[in-house]
Amino acid sequence: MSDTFTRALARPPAASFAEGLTTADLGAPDLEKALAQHAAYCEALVGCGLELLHLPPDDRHPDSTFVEDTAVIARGAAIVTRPGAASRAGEVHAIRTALAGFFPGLDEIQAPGTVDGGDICEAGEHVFIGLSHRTNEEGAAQLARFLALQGLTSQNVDIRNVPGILHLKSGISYLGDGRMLVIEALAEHPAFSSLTVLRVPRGEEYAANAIRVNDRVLLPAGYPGVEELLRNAGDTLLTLDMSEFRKMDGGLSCLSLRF
Ligand code: CIR
Repeated sequence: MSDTFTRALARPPAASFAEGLTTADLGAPDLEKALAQHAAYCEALVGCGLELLHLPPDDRHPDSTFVEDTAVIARGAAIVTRPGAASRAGEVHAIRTALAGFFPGLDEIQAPGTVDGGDICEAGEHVFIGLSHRTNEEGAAQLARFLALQGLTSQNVDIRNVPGILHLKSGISYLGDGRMLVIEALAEHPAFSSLTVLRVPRGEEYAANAIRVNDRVLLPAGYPGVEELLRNAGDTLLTLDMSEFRKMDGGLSCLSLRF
C-alpha cells in the first residue's frame, strides 16, 4: 500500500515562469499552455479525491510553481526546506504560512543545510534522500533526524554523478506496494535492492517522475513504454501533458505538495 492523501497544495506558474532555472534546452515555455497544463493537473488531483489548496502565482520567483521543493511532509508532520538554488530561497515564506495552519509544529531546515523536496522519495516506512547539487549532506542529516522523529528510516542516495537528473525523483518514483520506477542509471543501485524495480525504457527517462495518488498513478503523456509497463503491472493510469514544465526541468511530482 501507499499513503492516502486528502489534500494538495499547488501554485500556478507565474508570468515570469520562463525566467526560471533550466538545463533542458527545449526552448522557452509557453505561459498560456503551462497554465492550461497546470489547471489539468489540479483537476486530475481533484479527480483522485484530493482537496486542492491554491497559492497565488508569485512573479518574483519564476520557479515557484514547483512547490514540492519547498517542504517535506511525512506522517502528519512537515518541515520547510532551504532550497539549494539561491533564486528559490524566498519561495519558502508563502509555503511556511500556508502549511502552518495544518502542521502546528512546523519544522525548518537550518543553514548551512540545503534540501530540495524533489530529492526526497518516501517509500512506505523508508525514505530515500538524494544528495544532489541542491540537497547537501548537512541538509540530508537534518532531514533524516526529522524523519526519525516521525518513525521513518532513511538513507542517502548520491546522484551527483548521475547525468541528466536534477533531483532524485527525476529518476525514481515510488508507486506503492514495494515497487519503484527507476531509470537505467539507478536501476542497479544497492539502495533499491529490496524493492521491485520497474525499469524505465531508454529514451523515456522523463516519465520516471510519476506520482501515485491514492488508487491512481499520474504519468506524463507521450511515454508509451512506461505506460505499457505500468498498465501490465495493474496500475490505473492518468496521463497528463507536461511539455511546458519539462522545458523548465520540472515534472509531475514537483507541482504539488500532497498530504
Ligand atoms: C529548478 O531548477 O529548481 C526548477 N526549474 C525545476 C524544479 C523541479 N522540481 C522538482 O523536480 N522537484
